[in-house]
Amino acid sequence: MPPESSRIKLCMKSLRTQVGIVGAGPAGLLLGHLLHLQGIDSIILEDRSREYVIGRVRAGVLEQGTVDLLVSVGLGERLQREGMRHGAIQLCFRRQRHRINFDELTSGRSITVYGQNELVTDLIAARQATGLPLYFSVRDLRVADFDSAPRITFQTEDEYEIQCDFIAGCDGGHGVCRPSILTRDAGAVNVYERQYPFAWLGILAQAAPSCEELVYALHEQGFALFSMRSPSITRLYLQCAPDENIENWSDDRIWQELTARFETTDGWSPNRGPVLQKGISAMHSLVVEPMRCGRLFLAGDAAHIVPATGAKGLNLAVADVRVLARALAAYYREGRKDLLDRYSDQCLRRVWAVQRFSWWMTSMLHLAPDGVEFDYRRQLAELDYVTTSRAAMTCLAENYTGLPLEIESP
Ligand code: FAS
Ligand code: PHB
Repeated sequence: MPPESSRIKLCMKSLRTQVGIVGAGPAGLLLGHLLHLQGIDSIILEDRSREYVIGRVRAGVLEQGTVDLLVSVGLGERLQREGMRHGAIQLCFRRQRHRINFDELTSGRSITVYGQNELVTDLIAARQATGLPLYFSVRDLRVADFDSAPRITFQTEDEYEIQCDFIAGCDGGHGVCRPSILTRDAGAVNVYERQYPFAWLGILAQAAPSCEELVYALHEQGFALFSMRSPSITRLYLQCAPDENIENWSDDRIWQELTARFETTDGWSPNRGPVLQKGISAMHSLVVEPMRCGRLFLAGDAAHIVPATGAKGLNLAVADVRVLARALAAYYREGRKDLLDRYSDQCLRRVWAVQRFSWWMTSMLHLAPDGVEFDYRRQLAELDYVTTSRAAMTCLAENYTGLPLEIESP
């Protein structure tokens, strides 16, 4: 049997591009688009089918900066038509809701509620309109030689090898790019992690949202979040045990628990309706430093994970690829390497600022499983402060609508 390398070469199809992008989530697809606008070639590889990627229910909140970027690169048409602009969120505790008015506190900054799967649908359509390569359902994808002459091998009906100048690891929290760096040189990166002792049970319900703003609730039975996807679809989450089994949660039990946790003195509660989708997602913080190894650049969930309480995961992925696209454009246009060399430090400043905010929101709004009464009363006092102090409200509003994009370049 001929040695491994020569046998593969025999039947492998060779492709060449400037940037090989692993993962067709928001990070990979948006990076492909930004590079295309700069005349830079890329190939995007995704191991799931197109239907799976588009059907995946994840984030739903876009920061001001994310919306501004998407609009500025020609991806805002449907977002501006169907997205729901929110100028505030509400915090609910002791059975009362309190508004955090972004419009007033941040002179007009806001968030837009627009399902991640809708954004991914727009990004895939934009990619296909360019005619640039986007492979779905690839198998056995591997990255190699990313410190000198990056290569990506993968299989579809055929076997392929891509030679490229750079690899963008946009393959999320369970991809191959981060582990490939750790395998090649565990000392090359540091991984900082925190697990939270709870998870989120999330549902999509065919029910008109009964409130025009998101409601974050702390209740003696745990956290709950009221969100939405459209004028007819409500998105709801409740705190559950990290090892919870979704089979234990009938739709009735979920509605009972949600109604209890959202009980308010003004009688508001979420509308009920058929549950279209339900699932449990872990609460986890993770940061990889540096976000680069040679010519392999990590972006999005491949480099960092935040608990969803701050609604930051998707927005952080967008912020990363904005910095990476600019650095790659400077490299190809002017031969500059300085922005590539600063990529990791630039992004990590935002990553840690967002980690801090997401940890703070998570700690303030979730019941600690050990149920120490002192902590619950301290959380109520914190919520009381955050909803009465203008300084505290402004701090929350500034972080929630999105820290200024300039934070990356001190
Ligand atoms: P993604 O995970 O979106 O995309 C990575 C892509 O790479 C995927 O399509 C994956 O299939 C592909 N891939 C993986 N391995 C591969 C391989 N070997 N070869 C090729 N392709 C590969 N954020 C919020 O703000 N609010 C939320 O409510 C929220 N809910 C979430 C629920 C869940 C279950 C998860 C996992 C995340 C959630 N997030 C939420 C965070 C989420 O929005 C992420 O931050 C966002 O998807 C990050 O985008 P990407 O970095 O592009 O990663
Ligand atoms: C959502 O709408 O899915 C959502 C909103 C706010 C969060 C997390 C998720 O903090």
